[in-house]
Amino acid sequence: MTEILGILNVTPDSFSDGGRWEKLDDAVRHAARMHEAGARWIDVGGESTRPGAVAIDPAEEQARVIPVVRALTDAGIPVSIDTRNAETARAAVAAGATMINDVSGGLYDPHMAYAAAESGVHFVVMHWRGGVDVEPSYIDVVSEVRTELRARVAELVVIGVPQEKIVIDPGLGFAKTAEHNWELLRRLDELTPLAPVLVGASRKRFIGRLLPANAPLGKRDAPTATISALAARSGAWGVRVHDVAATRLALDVWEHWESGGRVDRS
Ligand code: PMM
Repeated sequence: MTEILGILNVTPDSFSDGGRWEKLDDAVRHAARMHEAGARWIDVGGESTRPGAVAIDPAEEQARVIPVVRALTDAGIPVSIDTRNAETARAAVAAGATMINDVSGGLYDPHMAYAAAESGVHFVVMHWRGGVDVEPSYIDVVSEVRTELRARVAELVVIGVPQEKIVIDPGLGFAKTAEHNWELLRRLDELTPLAPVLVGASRKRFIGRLLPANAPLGKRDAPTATISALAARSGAWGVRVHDVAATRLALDVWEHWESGGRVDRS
């Protein structure tokens, strides 16, 4: 079964849901709804990675995310922490997070790989060439992403991150054009032999390009759910999405399709 990570951005400036979940109660309620709708983890992030966003101080980041991580853990909801900062990852794991999701794959903060190794929790290693503002330049995006992720995973294993805890992610939209994103999705099966693959397409700009100009962000949820089903078909381990219910339905369609309706939920 394909895993779902439900996105909970507790940032004032994140591009799609920024500012909505700043109040702790609201954040917990929204996370509980995503969990009930089928999210295996709630991916809590306190730093926006949108184009032009400025890096925040890890102390400010922790002030945003740690109370949320603690509240969700207390409510029995599994938490993934979306951070590039080792200190924040450590604090989140101490507060109950069972997954670290680092968009830099441990390259931004040299202490991150050690934090992941010491914590022993799942570690999402996203392909990263310095963030969304970096000019994309590839000859063959899929083989370059594959080669760079393979090298990164090998380095992390040497540092002590358990191989079986590593999840890789092609990093859609991070130093990638829309064409690069689609090519990575088209050839996703070239990444799946390396490690379990997480896909983060939800509401991204390249999906917006399928819609009329100025369409509201929520209109990107149906094409996102379609991508989730097709990613599952290509062997993805999981998807990171805003609209968990729509994605759960799309994945249900794929699972029924695959099994001829004999889906075993036991
Ligand atoms: N994208 C964003 C943030 N975190 N993490 C992973 N693993 N993969 C992604 O593609 C990814 C991520 C940016 O999108 P957001 O503002 O919706 O969180």
